[in-house]
Amino acid sequence: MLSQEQRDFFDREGYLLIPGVFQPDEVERLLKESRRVLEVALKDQRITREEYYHPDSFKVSNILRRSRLFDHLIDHPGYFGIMVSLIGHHIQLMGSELFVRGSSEDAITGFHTDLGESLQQILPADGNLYLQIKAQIFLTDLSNPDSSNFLLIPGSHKRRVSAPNLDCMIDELNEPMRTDKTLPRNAVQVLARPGDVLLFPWTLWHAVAPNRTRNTRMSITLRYGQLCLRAIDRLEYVLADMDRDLTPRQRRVLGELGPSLSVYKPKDQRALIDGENVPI
Ligand SMILES: O=C(O)CCC(=O)C(=O)O
Repeated sequence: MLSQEQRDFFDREGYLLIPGVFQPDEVERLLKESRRVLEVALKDQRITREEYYHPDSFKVSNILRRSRLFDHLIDHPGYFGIMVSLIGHHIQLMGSELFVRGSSEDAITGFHTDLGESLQQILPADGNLYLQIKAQIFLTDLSNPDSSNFLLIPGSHKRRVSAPNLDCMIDELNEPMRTDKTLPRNAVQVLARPGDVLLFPWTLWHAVAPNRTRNTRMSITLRYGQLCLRAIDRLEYVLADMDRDLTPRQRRVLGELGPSLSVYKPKDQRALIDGENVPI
């Protein structure tokens, strides 16, 4: 599922853009449902504005719990096999988010890593499996720079942060960016079209570029990681929803371990993740 060229690029640069995973009609359906989820979350005041976000930008967390129409994203063939190649068969889904990025002259977020202060200090090593990788599904057009593109520093996923901190911020990049109002010279704005999917590991230094268009960016992020890590979403509510038609593999990826109850030795893990119809 993952070519050697893609593997080498991901290991070296710390990201991989998979073009055209979703066709236009599917993007349209996802966008429509995302807008509905957003409307409900705004009404219920369940949106998250991180301290370091621009005011017109926010996120909705736990979106799998808020809609059944995202269930097929759990193990979508356009990226799930690649995730398994990079994380291994002991994979779980840890969280799901909807990002909304409005107009902004300045960068929308500062550079940061994911998963907290400790994990900021545990770097991927050559030949190892990855601890956590996010898949970001772009639903709106980001094919030009300065449209709230995902911003990254290539190769930074293997670089030590000089001052690890609670918010996982990269002070050595954010301070000059705040003062000079310019992006770091080696930063890359990912140019993506609706339906493209971006993969990146937890230690990649990443941010969000300015949005000098009038269009609001919307994207969905799914966070995958090793089964022994703690999930961020409350996925037990998704598993308990009897109206969902989840496959055994989807149930396992959402954290249903079956009788073994062990995150270290889950029964039939390889067969389930490979898509065999094994009962849990
Ligand atoms: O692309 C975005 O809008 C933000 C992504 C991000 O910062 C993250 O997933 O941690």
